[in-house]
Amino acid sequence: MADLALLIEHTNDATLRSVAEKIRDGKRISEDKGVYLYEHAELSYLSVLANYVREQKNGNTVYFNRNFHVEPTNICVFDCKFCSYSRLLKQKNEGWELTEEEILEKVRSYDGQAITEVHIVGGVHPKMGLQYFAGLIKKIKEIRPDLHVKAFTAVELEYMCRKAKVSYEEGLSILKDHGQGSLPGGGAEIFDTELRAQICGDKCTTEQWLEIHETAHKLGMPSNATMLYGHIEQYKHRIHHMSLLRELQDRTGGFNTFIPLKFRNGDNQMSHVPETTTVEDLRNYAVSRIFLDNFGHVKAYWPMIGRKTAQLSLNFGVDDLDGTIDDSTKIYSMAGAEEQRPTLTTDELIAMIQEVGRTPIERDTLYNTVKDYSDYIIPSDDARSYATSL
Ligand code: V47
Ligand code: SF4
Repeated sequence: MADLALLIEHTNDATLRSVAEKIRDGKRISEDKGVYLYEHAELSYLSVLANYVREQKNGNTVYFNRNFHVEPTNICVFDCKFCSYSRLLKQKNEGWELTEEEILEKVRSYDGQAITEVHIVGGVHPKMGLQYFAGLIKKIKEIRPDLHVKAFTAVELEYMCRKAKVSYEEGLSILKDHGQGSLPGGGAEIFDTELRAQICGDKCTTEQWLEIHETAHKLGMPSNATMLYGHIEQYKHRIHHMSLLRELQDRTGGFNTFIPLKFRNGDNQMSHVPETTTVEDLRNYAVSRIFLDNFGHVKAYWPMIGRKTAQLSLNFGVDDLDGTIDDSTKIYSMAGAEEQRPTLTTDELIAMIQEVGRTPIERDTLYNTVKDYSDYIIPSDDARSYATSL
């Protein structure tokens, strides 16, 4: 609070001062002001504002969860230019397709472990349809009734519903009835129509992405939202993207968290596009936190950004680090991210959070507290020294 008051007192730029006053008064900032922040605010200025908003919403807490991913296949009928992970049907020998039994075996391998969420996303495979996935979810829930199933991006859902000739409402209801709890935020990329046509022109449109999430929210299935940034977009496109999310959130309140996804340029059709700097990543977290006033949480997905930047982001509006992951996703390692075998123990996550003076809370998918680690002393020297050696 004192920081914000000082900031307002010492800001000469009238526009920046008016933004800070709006934040202090709990008011929303306009799209123009969002772009202005990206273009004119220094990183330290953004840090104070984003920290203020984060603290108003989440106090001293930083959330994490215990989760693993299932990526049923990387065969994909679509051809997103930024994707390093997918293989077209004609390159099938370079791809993978897990059988149902292999997926269920993976779920069984967590027997006895206090994991709360499985995140299922993958390529869009023409043979893996709505009925197959509904049956798969049912079987997963039979093995682990307590496990929250967060599954399928709007891109996968649009294709599944189209092939099954059902409406989004019917498709999502079937998945919900079989045990799906929520939707991840992927597939949003960038909502600007022209840019979308250039980087992922053959998959679900902006309108379809938004409609699928709105339908899910109406059915009582919450979801996340992402934004792929740092490629060919400009600041105005990021703000437009977040503005559409903010409007939808006003209508439904169904988004749990916003996850900016940094474009990684390893081994894809956009490898010539340079990646953003860490300063730009932090700037983006901060503006997101300031602009999305109706989102409860902003997440730094550490397998994508790397654990060091994820830890830094906690001073730029982020209050959630996602989870333990257990080396179960390949999307970012294949795109050249630092984390080639992404796994963190709970002690390592706690160490990262404690080192910046925050309170680690293990959450479930819906941000209910699973365990409060306020008074926790990490027993293992390894995890403690891990944090300080970051
Ligand atoms: O939609 C693919 C992105 C997304 C690249 O909801 C890339 O909790 C950067 O959405 N560089 C899928 N990004 C992953 C996703 C996600 C991840 C973690 C948590 C949640 C959640 C959702 O990954 C895709 C696309 O935007 N992506 N390739 C790349 N080269
Ligand atoms: Fe397929 Fe998703 Fe990769 Fe696009 S981002 S090619 S939809 S796996």
